[in-house]
Amino acid sequence: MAIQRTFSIIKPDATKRNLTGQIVAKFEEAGLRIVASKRIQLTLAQAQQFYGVHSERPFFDELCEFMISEPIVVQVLEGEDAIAKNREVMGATNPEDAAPGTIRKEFALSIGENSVHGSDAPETAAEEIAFFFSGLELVG
Ligand code: DAT
Ligand code: MG
Repeated sequence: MAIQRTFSIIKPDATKRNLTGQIVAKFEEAGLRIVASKRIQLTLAQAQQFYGVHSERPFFDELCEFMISEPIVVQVLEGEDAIAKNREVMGATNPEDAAPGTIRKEFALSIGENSVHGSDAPETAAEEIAFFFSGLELVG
């Protein structure tokens, strides 16, 4: 597997509880390198666009309101097989199903307030990185 880049969000439940550093440490321990990082607060329109794929789901409004409720940290992670590796470090969407040691097992509050987002495929990783970062901001 080649070196890949993936997109990550440290979500409002985690920034609010001052867990940014502990979550970044999990990425770094897994061999993922932070090649871009910024703290921002999304507008509702941005959250709705970012999560557009879920617009028909019953939890869409709740998800978007949650994502704008506090600042978030958006990052690009780089490493061997980074997309799958990040999903592994994150753990299952529902923290009750997440494996021990994963970010969601250790920090998530619920299926909605689950501390992190991570891209699920190379195409979505490329789209999500481009949504938040310009090429100049990616420092490998
Ligand atoms: P993931 O974030 O693991 O990729 P997803 O893409 O299926 O999960 O869903 C995106 C986010 O939407 C997820 O992180 C939290 C929220 N979500 C998913 N299923 C939910 C549900 N049943 N109830 C409330 N929020 C949910
Ligand atoms: Mg997803």
